[in-house]
Amino acid sequence: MMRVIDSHTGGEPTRVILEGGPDLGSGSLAERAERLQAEHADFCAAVLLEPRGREAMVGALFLPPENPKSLTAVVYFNAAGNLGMCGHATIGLAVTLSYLGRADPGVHIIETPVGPVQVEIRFGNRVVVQNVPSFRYKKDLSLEVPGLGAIKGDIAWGGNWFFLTPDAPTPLDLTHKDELTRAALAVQRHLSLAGITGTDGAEIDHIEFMGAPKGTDAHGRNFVLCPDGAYDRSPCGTGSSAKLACLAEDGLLPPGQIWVQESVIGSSYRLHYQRGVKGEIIPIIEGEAHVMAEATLLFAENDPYRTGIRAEA
Ligand code: PYC
Repeated sequence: MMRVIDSHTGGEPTRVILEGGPDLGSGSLAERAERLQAEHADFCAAVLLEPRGREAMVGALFLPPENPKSLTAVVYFNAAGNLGMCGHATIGLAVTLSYLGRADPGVHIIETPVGPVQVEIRFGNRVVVQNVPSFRYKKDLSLEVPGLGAIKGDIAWGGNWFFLTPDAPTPLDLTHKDELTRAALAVQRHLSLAGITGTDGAEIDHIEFMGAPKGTDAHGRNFVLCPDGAYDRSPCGTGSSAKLACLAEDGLLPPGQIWVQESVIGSSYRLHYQRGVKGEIIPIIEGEAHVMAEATLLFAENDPYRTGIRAEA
């Protein structure tokens, strides 16, 4: 039995596990996140895949914080494994904790495997996240992607690794989501086969197509493909952070200036960044989440799909 609360942030779902998650043992948060991926793949799939979950869902597993002053520690995961940070799930988690009466409006620290982030819980479901420092690693990388042709883009870190490119094969709208997904998968596969990585050989597992906004108050629109092969319904907090790092390093956005980022479904985040003490780019993401359901998941022994519907080997 597992107690969960579901929310969505700009359309992107988060499932917070309240009770019944696996014991990840001891060690750093990053080590425990790796253990979740290596030893508890059935748990991740059972919680997030159909029939209990749905495409694009991200799970949030609470752990006791290393610093007792933090609100909580958390490991985010999707059906493909764990995520370093997750912007939309951090907003969803903060709104869920507020809904449960476990977090007051105000400023809190949440520990993630890639570093602590700050959340400010405001009234009316709004949350402001101060993300981990973000940076661009490579600029104007030219790729020859089979089936897609020449595309150029940047590699950047925003709490996860991203390849960001303006060379989308179609307009960034929902009518083209299947073509965009196929194209992003082709880029993901090409990066992996070509051995193109982030720092320390890290896999670049998120692909971000960037384009012009549709809304009059927005500055950009994106389509982000996540490692589980699903597209992000929200503007992707870590992807938006990677985008801010590129804008900042190109001198196109000064600290403090607002950038409104639209997602492929039209939901939006208000973004800006600050410079840290060593000049690092610290993205600030403002968005809102809504709690949708409280549920107890059951996993009967005789249920053939208790660990989710998965592609057969
Ligand atoms: O909001 O950072 C994000 C995110 C990553 C994967 C899905 N959402």
